[in-house]
Amino acid sequence: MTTYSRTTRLSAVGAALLAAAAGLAVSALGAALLGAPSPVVAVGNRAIDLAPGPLKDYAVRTFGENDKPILVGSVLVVLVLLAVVAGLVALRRRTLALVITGLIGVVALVAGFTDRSSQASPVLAALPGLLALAVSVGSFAWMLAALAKRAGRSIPSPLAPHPGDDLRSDFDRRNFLVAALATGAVAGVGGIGSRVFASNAAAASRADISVPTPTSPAPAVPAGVQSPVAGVSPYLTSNADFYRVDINLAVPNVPADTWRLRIHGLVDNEIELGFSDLLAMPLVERRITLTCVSNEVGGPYVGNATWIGVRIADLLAQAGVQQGADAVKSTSVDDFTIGTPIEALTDDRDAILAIAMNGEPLPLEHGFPVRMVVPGLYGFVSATKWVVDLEVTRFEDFTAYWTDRDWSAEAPIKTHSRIDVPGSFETVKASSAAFGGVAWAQTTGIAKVQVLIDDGDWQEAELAAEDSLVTWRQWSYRWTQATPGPHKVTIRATDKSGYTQTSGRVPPRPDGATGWQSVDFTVA
Ligand SMILES: Nc1nc2c(c(=O)[nH]1)N[C@H]1C(S)=C(S)[C@@H](COP(=O)(O)O)O[C@H]1N2
Ligand SMILES: [Mo]
Repeated sequence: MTTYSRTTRLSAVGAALLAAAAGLAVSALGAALLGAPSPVVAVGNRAIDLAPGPLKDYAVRTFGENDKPILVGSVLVVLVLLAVVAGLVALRRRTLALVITGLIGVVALVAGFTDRSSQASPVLAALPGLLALAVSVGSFAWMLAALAKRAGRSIPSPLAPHPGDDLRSDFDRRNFLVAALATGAVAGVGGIGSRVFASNAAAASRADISVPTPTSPAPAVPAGVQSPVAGVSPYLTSNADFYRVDINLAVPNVPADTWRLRIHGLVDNEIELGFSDLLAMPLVERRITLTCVSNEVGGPYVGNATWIGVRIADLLAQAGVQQGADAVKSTSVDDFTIGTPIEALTDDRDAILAIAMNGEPLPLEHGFPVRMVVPGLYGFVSATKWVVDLEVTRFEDFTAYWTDRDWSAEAPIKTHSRIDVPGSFETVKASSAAFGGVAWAQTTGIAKVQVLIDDGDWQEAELAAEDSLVTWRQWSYRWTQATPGPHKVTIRATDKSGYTQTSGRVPPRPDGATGWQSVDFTVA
């Protein structure tokens, strides 16, 4: 068996990595030019879709928020590992190495073809994967050919009598360098080009929109809605701080002028409208507290914002809902679906198709140009972002994205309270010991918040002013008899129906967590 010098073996691995980088960069450039998802994003999206068992629960919580870079990173790590494997086997089994490289390209191609996260057609969305395949296999084959030229031949040349010369001449260095440099140049051009052309038509479209004056403005925010305790969440959550939960690795790119909404199904008149049609309808402005079902007790997935939009009830009245319909199946541009009871969309809670959030056009990641906002229902059964289709139907006739993954079809938000201050294991001064936070029971309203310090008795906290029944309500409690040492504070809310939060911990799946939140802290 022939042996290969270290240089040759390292060169083969380097060639595989270089080929992968070139494939990645060129396909990213192709994706940017075509308005298609890049293969890394498409593969990541498939990973989210196919995530098995407990990963599903994890995915809804984390891929929505700030862990998207982790998923992208994982895809890249797997790519690097496969490239290293291809490089290691390349000298003895060149075909196998090229097949591994090609299969990576095929996975990218299939992931692109099945991706709905952009408006590119399946064939167009598959092209970046095809580019990745062609560039990586082509450049790898070229470099391997140069490596193989003399590699493996035990050079019995009288002209190379020294072992050191063996290393040098054990492959066609010149040709290899040419191939490697060319591949590196392709990778560089692709990488820079993909940055330059990564235009986002939706961002440009958003910058062009000015938020119209609502026909029915929200009443002024009442005085005293903010808890006086320093460190409690701002009463209104800024767009930058608003939690984000969705299955989308890359934010869907939907310019307002290409946006169309279809309303169909069990209706008398099908409706199709564009963004300007929506703006021409009566616009209501409402403050509404949005909550995610995957929020754990005391968790961060809740926010309160001012929204402007068209009442969904108005649209459904125009369409004429037929007898027997009890649900609306809404679909976003990437085919993600949500089922919502018709009743919640047509009663007086003012469910809206929102176009603005806190005085700005919807941020891209919060559903630009149009999303649903429904008071009182968890986001996964109501708050469809990038919405493009409303089908009036019956719950028994369809399932939606999360109901297919063992979450409930109907999920009203559960009465909940949260301690913002003190933070976990914080040390506070006895003179200024105070607790504060938020509580919510959308459409019912908060009646009472109580705190329990250590093993004492429940004490009534002070409620901040109430804005409306569909917004959260803040609370505060000054602990005047604070004693130095470690302590625990526990919280519970009672809503206006008389229901008091129960102590037993229930996990988020299938229809929302319950339980009391406690915080351990120390008085100095
Ligand atoms: N298109 C789309 N809409 C979606 C989702 C999604 O994954 N895709 N997630 C839903 C969930 S689970 C929640 S809690 C809310 C979150 O909205 P936000 O990200 O604007 O806070 O959006 C909902 N709308
Ligand atoms: Mo959610």
